[in-house]
Amino acid sequence: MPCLTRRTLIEATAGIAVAALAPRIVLAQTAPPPAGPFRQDPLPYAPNALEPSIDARTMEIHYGKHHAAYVANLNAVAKDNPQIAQMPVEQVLAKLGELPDAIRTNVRNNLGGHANHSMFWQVMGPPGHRPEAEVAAAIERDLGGLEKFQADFDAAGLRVFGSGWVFVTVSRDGKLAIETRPNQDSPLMDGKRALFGNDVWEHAYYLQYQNRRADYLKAWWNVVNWPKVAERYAAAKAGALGI
Ligand code: MN3
Repeated sequence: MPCLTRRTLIEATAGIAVAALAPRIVLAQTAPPPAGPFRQDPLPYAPNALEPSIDARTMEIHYGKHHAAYVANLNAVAKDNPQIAQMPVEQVLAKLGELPDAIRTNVRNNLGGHANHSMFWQVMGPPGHRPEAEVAAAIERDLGGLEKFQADFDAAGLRVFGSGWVFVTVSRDGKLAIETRPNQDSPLMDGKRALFGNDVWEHAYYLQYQNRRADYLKAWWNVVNWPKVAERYAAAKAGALGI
């Protein structure tokens, strides 16, 4: 039988009262030290920085639980399969066929998830940007201009059945294309590069948007970090873009 003295009861009750009264503090999130070679980069802004387009709670769970779980799973696999951490992520994903059967699906899902989310946090940020000149010109040339491109990207994201991603891929000569992938698959698995992309798994939007994926896709454009996209575009053309 639990032994609750009057004093511990008062202390416990006081603790609950203090916790209830404390303001909700939103801090930039830093991942705990990893138990293996894979780690999450810190989220480059506070979880509430993308509001009202993406709410802080979604960001906290998405970064701190979903992405963290992919990384924890990878570190578990890496204990007995250190080779998955001995090449850059994009190279491992481009050579999944060379992995042992026993770990291939696990690495596909979790390393794909790690790569996709690492890209995703980077290409978002507080609102207030427009596509920079070179990227805007490429969108005009390859995707019919910003308005048509955004409509086509959102339509492609809406057509992903179940969980997956919608990406803009970029070739070495700077050509852009809209491509979707199921689950945590990535264009990196086909030796391609993702300029940026949007996560259309329900975990990315369900708390705020419930079933309204179209509304989420539309609102997401407010938080695209176009200066970062421009950096990634330059890196892709220099052959230096990784995940
Ligand atoms: Mn996700």
